[in-house]
Amino acid sequence: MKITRRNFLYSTLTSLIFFNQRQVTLAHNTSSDNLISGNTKKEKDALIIVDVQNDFCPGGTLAVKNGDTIVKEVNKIQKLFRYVILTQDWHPKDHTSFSTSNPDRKVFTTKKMPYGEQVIWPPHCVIGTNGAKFHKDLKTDNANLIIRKGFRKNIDSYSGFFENDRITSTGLNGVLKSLKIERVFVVGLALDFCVQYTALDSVRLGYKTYVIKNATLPVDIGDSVEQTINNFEKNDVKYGKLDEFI
Ligand code: VGL
Ligand code: ZN
Repeated sequence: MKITRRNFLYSTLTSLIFFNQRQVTLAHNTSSDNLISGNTKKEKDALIIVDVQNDFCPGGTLAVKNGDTIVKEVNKIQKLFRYVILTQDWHPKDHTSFSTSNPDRKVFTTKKMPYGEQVIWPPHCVIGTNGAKFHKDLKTDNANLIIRKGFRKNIDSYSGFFENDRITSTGLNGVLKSLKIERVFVVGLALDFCVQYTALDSVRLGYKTYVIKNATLPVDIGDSVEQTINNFEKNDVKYGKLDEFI
């Protein structure tokens, strides 16, 4: 394009207009909700709230001790994030991991599956039941996305990213990639299973990954908690309070 006086004026004017719009947007964001590490970082952060469901809370079939006590903290933390993703354990009633599908085995023992060792669980989070619903006090209105997992009868799914064969995707990575997320924060139930697997997959997929200590609790079977903490250390998953990270 030949640079004429008119072209020059036109392009200067349009860029000024865009510049001003950008200014306005930035000013608006920084004043209203610059709550975590400055505005640009917040746009690259996602919070994953793992399995805060009735069956993992007191009174549920696979209750985490005091599991319901994290809900208040989880709700508080949610307010700091633009991108909030809930995961929901979601099993058919004849799921292969259930003790009812393995009458000759005891709960919390393991069996070999083509994809590896599988813990035998009491039936929990059965599709359509009250146990599968989110805890009544969990705020769900601000969630961008709900990922359901474990709905294939013959394969369990702990992680929010992949089922237990580590290959079958839930779709979550695709969403985070297209949102250009760089940091993933994980909270919820249970620390030593679904939270751990979600965090380990997250770090493996290249996200800086943080598990927020006071917003998660474990099922605690054998040395599952110790192993979880070791795995976090070995794989560079940060484990601490939110204010240590932001
Ligand atoms: C979970 C065991 C079986 C969890 C889900 O959410 O941690 N644990 N299914
Ligand atoms: Zn499950």
